[in-house]
Amino acid sequence: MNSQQALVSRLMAACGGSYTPEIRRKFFISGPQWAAAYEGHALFHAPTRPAISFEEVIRHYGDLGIGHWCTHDTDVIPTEAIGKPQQAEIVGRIQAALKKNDVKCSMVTTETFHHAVWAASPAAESPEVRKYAQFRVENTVDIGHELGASFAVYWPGSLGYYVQGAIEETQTLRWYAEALNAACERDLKVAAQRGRPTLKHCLEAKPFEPQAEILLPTSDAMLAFIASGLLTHPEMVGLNPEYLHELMWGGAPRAALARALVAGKLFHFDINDGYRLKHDVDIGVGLVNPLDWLNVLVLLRSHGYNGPFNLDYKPPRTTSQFGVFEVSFPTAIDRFITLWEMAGEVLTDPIIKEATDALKAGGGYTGDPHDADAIVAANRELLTLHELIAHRLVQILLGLHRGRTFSIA
Ligand code: 3MF
Ligand code: MG
Ligand code: MG
Repeated sequence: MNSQQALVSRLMAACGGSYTPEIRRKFFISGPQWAAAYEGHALFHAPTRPAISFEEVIRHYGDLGIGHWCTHDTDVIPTEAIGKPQQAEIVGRIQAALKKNDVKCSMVTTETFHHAVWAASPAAESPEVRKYAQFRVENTVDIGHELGASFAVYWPGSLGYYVQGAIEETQTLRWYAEALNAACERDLKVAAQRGRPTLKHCLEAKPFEPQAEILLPTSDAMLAFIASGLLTHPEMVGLNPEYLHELMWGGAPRAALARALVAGKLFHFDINDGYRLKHDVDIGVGLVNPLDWLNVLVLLRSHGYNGPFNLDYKPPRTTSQFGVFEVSFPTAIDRFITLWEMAGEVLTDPIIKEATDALKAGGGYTGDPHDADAIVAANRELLTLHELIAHRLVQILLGLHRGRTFSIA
């Protein structure tokens, strides 16, 4: 094992291109407890890695230069201990671990999908389940303030069904809104008591999985829900889009992010990668769609997005526990930073700039403003710049703009 680990470390070093922990800490990158602690299990998969404590995860994040950590309530507190004295003891241990490793808690989230109590969703018919859901989100708000978090995320994974007709969708959505309203109201109270800003409450959509049909399957559905009139504090609620969740329904992540941006609702962003119209494989950022990722980051940089980039991915089952921190996390962060820097290059690239300016200036046509054919003719050569810009983006991605060439035999 030692020689295998030495081989992995030697090849990692040979790869080069890594950033120092100090540079990594300059970015608002967060590492979820559940990503590092993922044991490789799934419906058809037995675990491939052992369990790991939050102390270990936070220590590794600190060493790697991941400056922020986030968690579900039940990643760290057993369900039966939620709201009990054991919770305060665990939260105290988390605070100590964060302090020791100079890591901040950025976000807390309530697990409302795994436990049997959520089988009929957190907005189930049973008033006891809904009351319990309200207790859980309120309790997470408390934990968030205790840990100094700024964001609360809600992935209502089980808000849906397998068989249609048993639930009435409008009623379920109203009940779900009641849980969010309880969280926001609790937040207003606790924030005032503690003299802290309120949390940013972020809805996260996924089009399918774990339910067959989901009531709020996309970020756009969630924007409509926020604006539906069902929320008592819509101004406190925004989105946590996840890159792959948009690809899963066949959407363009960059376009989904743009819709959130124009609504002023892009609060938080889960970063990862994967394949269109497939299940939630949660691959590390940039391993599948680096060009699309470059374009996403160009959009976010140009709009001054300053929220977290949350590494919500799963180290592959083939990666060992050693590999999770030796290879998986550092390479994910460094691909992200590289793509972020490249996005900066795109924004200042003189060719892209001149082409974009020329497109925006238009053809300079001054004739009859209602003559469609004349307008087409006046712009005819300019529109070729779309393809030229796309080519230039690929050049920047591949380093060809800096003179990288390939010899042909
Ligand atoms: C599921 C997810 C979730 C959410 C998390 C945050 C396990 O596909 O992406 O991660 O991000 O529950 O609320
Ligand atoms: Mg996510
Ligand atoms: Mg996912």
